[in-house]
Amino acid sequence: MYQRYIFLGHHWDNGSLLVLTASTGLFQSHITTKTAHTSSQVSDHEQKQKDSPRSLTMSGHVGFESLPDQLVNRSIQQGFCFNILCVGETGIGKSTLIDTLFNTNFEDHESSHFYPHVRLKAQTYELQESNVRLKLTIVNTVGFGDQINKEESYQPIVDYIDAQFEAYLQEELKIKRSLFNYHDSRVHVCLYFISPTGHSLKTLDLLTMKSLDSKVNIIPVIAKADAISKTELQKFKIKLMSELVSNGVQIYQFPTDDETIAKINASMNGHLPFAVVGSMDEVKVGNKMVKARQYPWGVVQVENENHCDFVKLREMLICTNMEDLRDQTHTRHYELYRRRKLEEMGFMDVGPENQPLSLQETYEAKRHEFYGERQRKEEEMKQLFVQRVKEKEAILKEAERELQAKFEHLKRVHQEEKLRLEEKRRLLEEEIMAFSKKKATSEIYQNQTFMTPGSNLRKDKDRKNSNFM
Ligand SMILES: Nc1nc2c(ncn2[C@@H]2O[C@H](COP(=O)(O)OP(=O)(O)O)[C@@H](O)[C@H]2O)c(=O)[nH]1
Ligand SMILES: [Mg+2]
Repeated sequence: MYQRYIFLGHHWDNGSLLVLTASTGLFQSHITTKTAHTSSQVSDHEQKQKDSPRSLTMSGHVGFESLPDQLVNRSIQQGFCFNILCVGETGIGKSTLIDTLFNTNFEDHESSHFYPHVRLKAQTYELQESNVRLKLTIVNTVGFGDQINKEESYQPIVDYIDAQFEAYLQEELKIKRSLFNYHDSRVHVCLYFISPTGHSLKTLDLLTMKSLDSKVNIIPVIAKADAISKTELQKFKIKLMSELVSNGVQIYQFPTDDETIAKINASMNGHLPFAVVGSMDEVKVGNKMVKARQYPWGVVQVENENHCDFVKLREMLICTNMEDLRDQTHTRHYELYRRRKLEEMGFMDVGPENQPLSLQETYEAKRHEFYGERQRKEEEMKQLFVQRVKEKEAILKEAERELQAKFEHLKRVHQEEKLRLEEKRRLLEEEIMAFSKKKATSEIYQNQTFMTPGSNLRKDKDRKNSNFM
Protein backbone atom coordinates (compact mmCIF):
# COMPACT_ATOMS: atom_id res chain seq x y z
CA MET A 1 0.00 0.00 0.00
CA TYR A 2 1.21 3.52 -0.78
CA GLN A 3 2.58 5.38 2.22
CA ARG A 4 3.35 8.63 0.48
CA TYR A 5 1.99 11.69 2.16
CA ILE A 6 0.10 14.05 0.00
CA PHE A 7 0.41 17.67 0.98
CA LEU A 8 -3.01 19.13 0.76
CA GLY A 9 -2.54 22.72 1.82
CA HIS A 10 -2.12 25.43 4.41
CA HIS A 11 -4.87 27.46 5.82
CA TRP A 12 -4.42 30.59 7.93
CA ASP A 13 -7.35 31.54 10.01
CA ASN A 14 -7.24 34.13 12.81
CA GLY A 15 -3.57 33.56 13.36
CA SER A 16 -3.83 29.77 13.33
CA LEU A 17 -2.11 27.53 10.81
CA LEU A 18 -3.80 24.27 10.05
CA VAL A 19 -1.59 21.66 8.46
CA LEU A 20 -3.57 18.87 6.89
CA THR A 21 -1.86 15.65 5.98
CA ALA A 22 -3.26 12.39 4.72
CA SER A 23 -1.61 9.10 3.97
CA THR A 24 -3.21 6.72 1.54
CA GLY A 25 -2.19 3.65 3.54
CA LEU A 26 -2.63 3.92 7.25
CA PHE A 27 -5.16 6.64 7.68
CA GLN A 28 -4.32 9.36 10.18
CA SER A 29 -5.89 12.65 10.89
CA HIS A 30 -4.75 15.50 13.04
CA ILE A 31 -5.47 19.14 13.31
CA THR A 32 -2.51 21.19 14.34
CA THR A 33 -2.85 24.72 15.50
CA LYS A 34 -0.34 27.48 15.81
CA THR A 35 -1.00 30.80 17.49
CA ALA A 36 0.55 33.92 16.07
CA HIS A 37 2.34 36.41 18.36
CA THR A 38 4.70 39.22 17.66
CA SER A 39 8.33 38.27 18.27
CA SER A 40 8.76 40.82 21.07
CA GLN A 41 5.97 39.17 23.04
CA VAL A 42 7.20 35.57 23.00
CA SER A 43 9.81 33.85 25.12
CA ASP A 44 12.09 31.09 23.78
CA HIS A 45 9.86 28.43 25.21
CA GLU A 46 6.80 29.96 23.65
CA GLN A 47 8.64 30.30 20.36
CA LYS A 48 9.40 26.56 20.40
CA GLN A 49 5.76 25.80 21.14
CA LYS A 50 4.75 28.11 18.36
CA ASP A 51 7.00 26.34 15.87
CA SER A 52 5.81 22.83 16.66
CA PRO A 53 2.18 22.18 15.63
CA ARG A 54 -0.21 20.83 18.23
CA SER A 55 -2.01 17.55 17.62
CA LEU A 56 -5.68 17.40 18.49
CA THR A 57 -8.04 14.48 18.58
CA MET A 58 -11.14 15.04 16.55
CA SER A 59 -14.40 14.34 18.23
CA GLY A 60 -16.16 12.97 15.16
CA HIS A 61 -16.00 11.97 11.51
CA VAL A 62 -15.41 14.84 9.12
CA GLY A 63 -14.84 13.07 5.85
CA PHE A 64 -11.50 14.23 4.50
CA GLU A 65 -10.34 10.64 4.64
CA SER A 66 -11.92 10.33 1.21
CA LEU A 67 -9.43 12.77 -0.30
CA PRO A 68 -7.19 10.02 -1.76
CA ASP A 69 -10.25 8.42 -3.34
CA GLN A 70 -11.21 11.79 -4.78
CA LEU A 71 -7.74 12.07 -6.28
CA VAL A 72 -7.92 8.59 -7.78
CA ASN A 73 -11.37 9.25 -9.24
CA ARG A 74 -10.29 12.52 -10.76
CA SER A 75 -7.17 10.93 -12.27
CA ILE A 76 -9.24 8.11 -13.78
CA GLN A 77 -11.64 10.62 -15.25
CA GLN A 78 -8.83 12.71 -16.67
CA GLY A 79 -6.99 9.72 -18.09
CA PHE A 80 -3.22 9.30 -18.20
CA CYS A 81 -0.58 9.97 -20.73
CA PHE A 82 2.73 8.24 -21.20
CA ASN A 83 5.38 8.94 -23.81
CA ILE A 84 8.05 6.44 -24.77
CA LEU A 85 11.05 7.26 -26.89
CA CYS A 86 12.70 4.27 -28.63
CA VAL A 87 16.30 4.90 -29.62
CA GLY A 88 18.11 2.24 -31.61
CA GLU A 89 19.35 1.27 -35.02
CA THR A 90 16.88 0.46 -37.77
CA GLY A 91 15.88 -3.20 -37.58
CA ILE A 92 17.04 -3.72 -33.99
CA GLY A 93 13.52 -4.69 -32.91
CA LYS A 94 12.02 -1.45 -31.54
CA SER A 95 8.58 -1.73 -33.11
CA THR A 96 8.29 -5.44 -32.29
CA LEU A 97 9.16 -4.83 -28.64
CA ILE A 98 6.62 -2.01 -28.27
CA ASP A 99 3.91 -4.17 -29.88
CA THR A 100 4.81 -6.99 -27.49
CA LEU A 101 4.91 -4.70 -24.43
CA PHE A 102 1.42 -3.33 -25.00
CA ASN A 103 0.09 -6.50 -26.62
CA THR A 104 -1.14 -4.38 -29.50
CA ASN A 105 -0.27 -4.20 -33.14
CA PHE A 106 0.65 -0.55 -33.63
CA GLU A 107 1.17 -1.11 -37.35
CA ASP A 108 4.47 0.70 -37.54
CA HIS A 109 5.82 0.09 -41.02
CA GLU A 110 9.28 -1.30 -41.59
CA SER A 111 11.60 1.64 -42.18
CA SER A 112 14.31 2.08 -44.78
CA HIS A 113 18.06 2.09 -44.08
CA PHE A 114 18.69 4.88 -46.59
CA TYR A 115 17.57 8.07 -44.91
CA PRO A 116 20.23 10.78 -45.06
CA HIS A 117 19.38 12.08 -41.56
CA VAL A 118 17.93 10.87 -38.29
CA ARG A 119 14.40 12.09 -37.72
CA LEU A 120 11.86 11.43 -35.01
CA LYS A 121 8.42 10.09 -35.66
CA ALA A 122 5.79 10.39 -32.91
CA GLN A 123 2.53 8.51 -33.00
CA THR A 124 -0.16 8.79 -30.36
CA TYR A 125 -2.65 6.06 -29.52
CA GLU A 126 -5.56 5.88 -27.09
CA LEU A 127 -5.56 2.62 -25.11
CA GLN A 128 -7.94 1.44 -22.44
CA GLU A 129 -7.51 -1.25 -19.81
CA SER A 130 -10.62 -1.79 -17.64
CA ASN A 131 -11.67 1.80 -16.86
CA VAL A 132 -8.21 3.38 -17.18
CA ARG A 133 -7.54 5.33 -20.35
CA LEU A 134 -3.97 5.81 -21.48
CA LYS A 135 -2.85 8.21 -24.16
CA LEU A 136 0.34 6.54 -25.33
CA THR A 137 2.84 8.29 -27.57
CA ILE A 138 5.57 6.25 -29.15
CA VAL A 139 8.44 8.22 -30.58
CA ASN A 140 10.72 6.36 -32.94
CA THR A 141 14.16 7.32 -34.18
CA VAL A 142 13.95 6.79 -37.93
CA GLY A 143 17.28 6.30 -39.68
CA PHE A 144 19.33 6.11 -36.47
CA GLY A 145 22.70 4.47 -37.10
CA ASP A 146 22.22 4.32 -40.87
CA GLN A 147 24.47 7.20 -41.95
CA ILE A 148 28.19 6.85 -42.65
CA ASN A 149 28.88 9.93 -40.55
CA LYS A 150 27.07 9.35 -37.27
CA GLU A 151 28.62 12.30 -35.44
CA GLU A 152 25.41 14.33 -35.25
CA SER A 153 22.96 11.39 -34.97
CA TYR A 154 22.01 12.24 -31.39
CA GLN A 155 21.25 15.92 -32.08
CA PRO A 156 17.73 15.46 -33.53
CA ILE A 157 16.85 13.38 -30.45
CA VAL A 158 18.10 16.06 -28.05
CA ASP A 159 16.25 18.71 -30.07
CA TYR A 160 13.03 16.72 -29.96
CA ILE A 161 13.16 16.28 -26.18
CA ASP A 162 13.95 19.97 -25.68
CA ALA A 163 11.14 20.98 -28.01
CA GLN A 164 8.62 19.08 -25.87
CA PHE A 165 9.96 20.75 -22.70
CA GLU A 166 9.81 24.11 -24.43
CA ALA A 167 6.19 23.57 -25.49
CA TYR A 168 5.26 22.76 -21.89
CA LEU A 169 7.19 25.76 -20.56
CA GLN A 170 5.45 28.07 -23.02
CA GLU A 171 2.09 26.73 -21.89
CA GLU A 172 3.11 27.25 -18.26
CA LEU A 173 4.20 30.83 -18.95
CA LYS A 174 0.96 31.77 -20.68
CA ILE A 175 -1.37 34.10 -18.83
CA LYS A 176 -4.31 31.86 -19.69
CA ARG A 177 -2.88 28.41 -19.07
CA SER A 178 -4.73 25.23 -19.82
CA LEU A 179 -2.43 22.63 -18.32
CA PHE A 180 -5.46 20.66 -17.25
CA ASN A 181 -6.27 19.47 -20.77
CA TYR A 182 -2.81 20.09 -22.25
CA HIS A 183 -1.45 17.17 -24.24
CA ASP A 184 1.80 16.62 -22.42
CA SER A 185 4.30 15.38 -25.00
CA ARG A 186 7.35 15.37 -22.74
CA VAL A 187 9.26 12.10 -23.04
CA HIS A 188 8.82 10.02 -19.89
CA VAL A 189 11.19 7.22 -20.74
CA CYS A 190 13.81 6.42 -23.32
CA LEU A 191 14.24 2.76 -24.15
CA TYR A 192 17.77 2.57 -25.49
CA PHE A 193 18.26 -0.51 -27.68
CA ILE A 194 21.77 -1.98 -27.55
CA SER A 195 22.91 -4.47 -30.21
CA PRO A 196 23.54 -7.98 -28.84
CA THR A 197 27.18 -7.95 -29.94
CA GLY A 198 28.54 -9.40 -26.71
CA HIS A 199 31.45 -6.97 -27.04
CA SER A 200 30.91 -3.47 -25.79
CA LEU A 201 28.92 -0.32 -26.37
CA LYS A 202 29.42 1.47 -29.65
CA THR A 203 30.69 5.03 -29.59
CA LEU A 204 27.36 6.16 -30.99
CA ASP A 205 25.55 4.52 -28.05
CA LEU A 206 27.78 6.18 -25.48
CA LEU A 207 27.60 9.57 -27.14
CA THR A 208 23.83 9.42 -27.48
CA MET A 209 23.15 8.22 -23.95
CA LYS A 210 25.56 10.78 -22.53
CA SER A 211 23.79 13.62 -24.30
CA LEU A 212 20.36 12.39 -23.21
CA ASP A 213 20.92 11.38 -19.61
CA SER A 214 20.15 14.78 -18.08
CA LYS A 215 17.02 15.18 -20.17
CA VAL A 216 15.22 11.86 -19.97
CA ASN A 217 14.96 8.63 -17.94
CA ILE A 218 17.07 6.12 -19.86
CA ILE A 219 16.36 2.41 -19.56
CA PRO A 220 18.92 0.50 -21.61
CA VAL A 221 17.84 -2.82 -23.11
CA ILE A 222 19.81 -5.48 -24.93
CA ALA A 223 17.74 -6.08 -28.04
CA LYS A 224 17.29 -9.48 -29.71
CA ALA A 225 18.71 -11.17 -26.65
CA ASP A 226 18.01 -14.56 -28.24
CA ALA A 227 21.09 -13.91 -30.38
CA ILE A 228 23.44 -14.21 -27.41
CA SER A 229 24.17 -17.19 -25.17
CA LYS A 230 23.33 -17.16 -21.46
CA THR A 231 26.93 -16.99 -20.20
CA GLU A 232 27.89 -14.38 -22.77
CA LEU A 233 24.85 -12.35 -21.77
CA GLN A 234 25.90 -12.13 -18.12
CA LYS A 235 29.39 -10.98 -19.06
CA PHE A 236 27.93 -8.55 -21.60
CA LYS A 237 25.61 -7.02 -19.00
CA ILE A 238 28.47 -6.50 -16.54
CA LYS A 239 30.64 -4.99 -19.28
CA LEU A 240 27.90 -2.62 -20.41
CA MET A 241 27.19 -1.41 -16.87
CA SER A 242 30.87 -0.80 -16.15
CA GLU A 243 31.21 1.11 -19.42
CA LEU A 244 28.21 3.25 -18.57
CA VAL A 245 29.60 3.97 -15.12
CA SER A 246 33.13 4.74 -16.35
CA ASN A 247 31.74 7.11 -18.95
CA GLY A 248 29.52 8.84 -16.40
CA VAL A 249 26.26 7.94 -18.12
CA GLN A 250 23.34 8.23 -15.70
CA ILE A 251 20.68 5.66 -16.44
CA TYR A 252 17.30 5.54 -14.72
CA GLN A 253 17.33 3.69 -11.41
CA PHE A 254 14.09 2.19 -10.18
CA PRO A 255 13.26 4.10 -7.00
CA THR A 256 13.88 2.48 -3.64
CA ASP A 257 12.42 5.18 -1.38
CA ASP A 258 8.94 3.66 -1.32
CA GLU A 259 9.25 0.67 0.96
CA THR A 260 6.40 -1.26 -0.66
CA ILE A 261 8.34 -1.55 -3.90
CA ALA A 262 11.87 -0.87 -2.66
CA LYS A 263 12.86 -4.53 -2.56
CA ILE A 264 11.68 -5.46 -6.03
CA ASN A 265 13.04 -2.24 -7.51
CA ALA A 266 16.44 -2.72 -5.87
CA SER A 267 16.69 -6.26 -7.18
CA MET A 268 15.62 -5.14 -10.68
CA ASN A 269 18.28 -2.43 -10.69
CA GLY A 270 20.72 -5.32 -10.47
CA HIS A 271 19.32 -6.85 -13.68
CA LEU A 272 19.90 -3.78 -15.84
CA PRO A 273 20.26 -3.60 -18.77
CA PHE A 274 17.32 -5.90 -19.49
CA ALA A 275 17.90 -8.48 -22.19
CA VAL A 276 14.71 -8.56 -24.22
CA VAL A 277 13.11 -10.56 -26.97
CA GLY A 278 10.09 -9.31 -28.86
CA SER A 279 7.51 -11.20 -30.85
CA MET A 280 3.81 -11.06 -31.56
CA ASP A 281 3.79 -14.62 -32.90
CA GLU A 282 1.93 -17.18 -30.85
CA VAL A 283 3.44 -20.66 -30.56
CA LYS A 284 1.91 -23.69 -28.85
CA VAL A 285 4.00 -24.72 -25.86
CA GLY A 286 2.52 -27.62 -23.93
CA ASN A 287 -1.18 -26.93 -24.18
CA LYS A 288 -0.86 -23.14 -24.09
CA MET A 289 -0.36 -20.55 -26.80
CA VAL A 290 2.49 -18.23 -25.84
CA LYS A 291 4.30 -15.35 -27.47
CA ALA A 292 7.53 -16.75 -28.79
CA ARG A 293 10.08 -16.92 -31.57
CA GLN A 294 10.36 -20.30 -33.13
CA TYR A 295 13.65 -21.61 -34.49
CA PRO A 296 14.59 -24.96 -36.03
CA TRP A 297 16.32 -25.89 -32.78
CA GLY A 298 13.70 -24.62 -30.34
CA VAL A 299 11.37 -21.92 -29.10
CA VAL A 300 12.28 -18.68 -27.31
CA GLN A 301 9.39 -17.68 -25.10
CA VAL A 302 9.08 -13.94 -24.68
CA GLU A 303 7.35 -14.15 -21.30
CA ASN A 304 9.54 -16.89 -19.86
CA GLU A 305 11.93 -15.37 -17.32
CA ASN A 306 14.45 -18.13 -17.99
CA HIS A 307 14.60 -17.07 -21.63
CA CYS A 308 14.80 -13.30 -21.34
CA ASP A 309 14.02 -10.22 -19.18
CA PHE A 310 10.94 -9.13 -21.14
CA VAL A 311 8.58 -9.65 -18.18
CA LYS A 312 10.94 -7.75 -15.88
CA LEU A 313 10.94 -4.82 -18.27
CA ARG A 314 7.15 -4.84 -18.62
CA GLU A 315 6.66 -5.08 -14.85
CA MET A 316 9.09 -2.29 -14.11
CA LEU A 317 8.07 0.01 -16.93
CA ILE A 318 4.32 -0.36 -16.89
CA CYS A 319 3.10 -1.94 -13.68
CA THR A 320 5.44 -0.57 -11.02
CA ASN A 321 7.22 2.58 -12.08
CA MET A 322 5.17 4.30 -14.76
CA GLU A 323 4.08 7.01 -12.31
CA ASP A 324 7.64 7.48 -11.02
CA LEU A 325 8.89 7.88 -14.60
CA ARG A 326 6.24 10.55 -15.18
CA ASP A 327 7.10 12.18 -11.88
CA GLN A 328 10.87 12.15 -12.49
CA THR A 329 10.29 13.69 -15.91
CA HIS A 330 8.42 16.58 -14.35
CA THR A 331 10.37 17.13 -11.15
CA ARG A 332 13.89 16.40 -12.35
CA HIS A 333 14.35 16.68 -16.08
CA TYR A 334 11.77 19.34 -16.86
CA GLU A 335 12.73 21.29 -13.75
CA LEU A 336 16.36 21.37 -14.94
CA TYR A 337 15.32 22.50 -18.41
CA ARG A 338 13.02 25.17 -16.95
CA ARG A 339 15.71 26.45 -14.58
CA ARG A 340 18.33 26.68 -17.31
CA LYS A 341 15.91 28.34 -19.69
CA LEU A 342 14.72 30.95 -17.17
CA GLU A 343 18.30 31.66 -16.09
CA GLU A 344 19.22 32.10 -19.75
CA MET A 345 16.39 34.62 -20.01
CA GLY A 346 17.91 36.47 -17.05
CA PHE A 347 15.51 35.44 -14.29
CA MET A 348 16.93 34.54 -10.90
CA ASP A 349 15.61 33.86 -7.44
CA VAL A 350 18.28 35.88 -5.59
CA GLY A 351 20.06 39.09 -6.46
CA PRO A 352 23.82 39.79 -6.44
CA GLU A 353 23.79 40.33 -2.65
CA ASN A 354 21.85 37.11 -2.09
CA GLN A 355 18.64 39.01 -1.43
CA PRO A 356 15.47 37.36 -2.70
CA LEU A 357 14.22 38.78 -5.97
CA SER A 358 10.65 38.70 -7.17
CA LEU A 359 9.74 38.17 -10.80
CA GLN A 360 8.66 41.81 -10.99
CA GLU A 361 12.03 43.02 -9.65
CA THR A 362 13.92 40.83 -12.10
CA TYR A 363 11.75 42.11 -14.91
CA GLU A 364 12.37 45.74 -13.87
CA ALA A 365 16.11 45.10 -13.55
CA LYS A 366 16.17 43.44 -16.96
CA ARG A 367 14.21 46.30 -18.49
CA HIS A 368 16.59 48.80 -16.93
CA GLU A 369 19.56 46.84 -18.20
CA PHE A 370 17.98 46.65 -21.64
CA TYR A 371 17.37 50.41 -21.80
CA GLY A 372 20.91 51.10 -20.58
CA GLU A 373 22.27 48.78 -23.20
CA ARG A 374 20.11 50.38 -25.87
CA GLN A 375 21.28 53.86 -24.92
CA ARG A 376 24.89 52.72 -24.91
CA LYS A 377 24.42 51.21 -28.35
CA GLU A 378 22.75 54.39 -29.63
CA GLU A 379 25.63 56.49 -28.29
CA GLU A 380 28.12 54.13 -29.90
CA MET A 381 26.27 54.38 -33.22
CA LYS A 382 26.22 58.16 -33.02
CA GLN A 383 29.94 58.30 -32.33
CA LEU A 384 30.60 55.87 -35.13
CA PHE A 385 28.51 58.02 -37.46
CA VAL A 386 30.39 61.20 -36.50
CA GLN A 387 33.70 59.40 -36.93
CA ARG A 388 32.67 58.14 -40.36
CA VAL A 389 31.52 61.61 -41.43
CA LYS A 390 34.85 63.05 -40.30
CA GLU A 391 36.78 60.41 -42.18
CA LYS A 392 34.72 61.03 -45.32
CA GLU A 393 35.23 64.77 -44.97
CA ALA A 394 38.99 64.34 -44.68
CA ILE A 395 39.02 62.14 -47.78
CA LEU A 396 36.96 64.70 -49.71
CA LYS A 397 39.21 67.54 -48.58
CA GLU A 398 42.28 65.62 -49.66
CA ALA A 399 40.68 65.00 -53.07
CA GLU A 400 39.81 68.69 -53.34
CA ARG A 401 43.38 69.65 -52.49
CA GLU A 402 44.73 67.30 -55.11
CA LEU A 403 42.31 68.69 -57.66
CA GLN A 404 43.31 72.26 -56.81
CA ALA A 405 47.00 71.38 -57.16
CA LYS A 406 46.30 69.80 -60.53
CA PHE A 407 44.38 72.86 -61.59
CA GLU A 408 47.19 75.18 -60.48
CA HIS A 409 49.70 73.10 -62.36
CA LEU A 410 47.63 73.15 -65.55
CA LYS A 411 47.08 76.87 -65.16
CA ARG A 412 50.82 77.43 -64.88
CA VAL A 413 51.53 75.27 -67.90
CA HIS A 414 48.87 77.13 -69.80
CA GLN A 415 50.32 80.50 -68.78
CA GLU A 416 53.81 79.49 -69.86
CA GLU A 417 52.48 78.22 -73.17
CA LYS A 418 50.65 81.49 -73.65
CA LEU A 419 53.79 83.48 -72.93
CA ARG A 420 55.79 81.33 -75.31
CA LEU A 421 53.23 81.82 -78.06
CA GLU A 422 53.09 85.54 -77.47
CA GLU A 423 56.86 85.70 -77.75
CA LYS A 424 56.66 83.77 -81.00
CA ARG A 425 53.96 86.12 -82.22
CA ARG A 426 56.05 89.13 -81.32
CA LEU A 427 59.04 87.73 -83.23
CA LEU A 428 56.86 86.96 -86.21
CA GLU A 429 55.41 90.45 -86.16
CA GLU A 430 58.91 91.89 -86.03
CA GLU A 431 59.88 89.73 -88.96
CA ILE A 432 56.80 90.82 -90.86
CA MET A 433 57.61 94.41 -90.11
CA ALA A 434 61.21 93.95 -91.25
CA PHE A 435 60.00 92.31 -94.38
CA SER A 436 57.48 95.05 -95.06
CA LYS A 437 60.25 97.62 -94.64
CA LYS A 438 62.49 95.71 -96.95
CA LYS A 439 59.69 95.39 -99.42
CA ALA A 440 58.96 99.08 -99.31
CA THR A 441 62.66 99.93 -99.73
CA SER A 442 62.94 97.55 -102.63
CA GLU A 443 59.90 99.04 -104.29
CA ILE A 444 61.39 102.53 -103.97
CA TYR A 445 64.61 101.25 -105.34
CA GLN A 446 62.84 99.53 -108.20
CA ASN A 447 60.98 102.65 -109.14
CA GLN A 448 64.23 104.57 -109.26
CA THR A 449 65.76 101.92 -111.48
CA PHE A 450 62.86 102.11 -113.97
CA MET A 451 63.63 105.68 -114.48
CA THR A 452 67.32 104.89 -115.58
CA PRO A 453 67.85 103.23 -119.05
CA GLY A 454 69.36 99.90 -120.34
CA SER A 455 71.09 96.93 -118.91
CA ASN A 456 71.52 98.25 -115.43
CA LEU A 457 67.87 97.78 -115.01
CA ARG A 458 68.01 94.03 -115.82
CA LYS A 459 71.01 93.56 -113.58
CA ASP A 460 69.25 95.17 -110.64
CA LYS A 461 66.11 93.09 -111.29
CA ASP A 462 68.15 89.87 -111.25
CA ARG A 463 69.80 90.86 -107.99
CA LYS A 464 66.51 91.63 -106.38
CA ASN A 465 65.01 88.33 -107.43
CA SER A 466 67.94 86.46 -105.92
CA ASN A 467 67.40 88.32 -102.64
CA PHE A 468 63.88 87.00 -102.43
CA MET A 469 64.82 83.43 -102.99
N1 LIG B 1 15.96 -12.60 -33.28
C1 LIG B 1 15.15 -11.60 -32.98
N2 LIG B 1 14.60 -10.89 -33.97
C2 LIG B 1 13.74 -9.89 -33.64
C3 LIG B 1 13.47 -9.53 -32.33
N3 LIG B 1 12.62 -8.49 -32.32
C4 LIG B 1 12.37 -8.19 -33.60
N4 LIG B 1 13.05 -9.02 -34.40
C5 LIG B 1 13.05 -9.01 -35.85
O1 LIG B 1 13.87 -7.96 -36.33
C6 LIG B 1 13.31 -7.39 -37.50
C7 LIG B 1 13.15 -5.88 -37.33
O2 LIG B 1 12.30 -5.61 -36.26
P1 LIG B 1 11.56 -4.21 -36.09
O3 LIG B 1 10.76 -4.32 -34.84
O4 LIG B 1 10.82 -3.84 -37.32
O5 LIG B 1 12.80 -3.24 -35.89
P2 LIG B 1 12.84 -1.65 -35.83
O6 LIG B 1 13.29 -1.15 -37.17
O7 LIG B 1 13.84 -1.34 -34.79
O8 LIG B 1 11.48 -1.18 -35.47
C8 LIG B 1 11.99 -8.11 -37.73
O9 LIG B 1 12.20 -9.10 -38.71
C9 LIG B 1 11.67 -8.75 -36.40
O10 LIG B 1 10.95 -9.93 -36.52
C10 LIG B 1 14.07 -10.32 -31.31
O11 LIG B 1 13.89 -10.08 -30.12
N5 LIG B 1 14.91 -11.32 -31.69
MG1 LIG C 1 10.24 0.17 -36.50
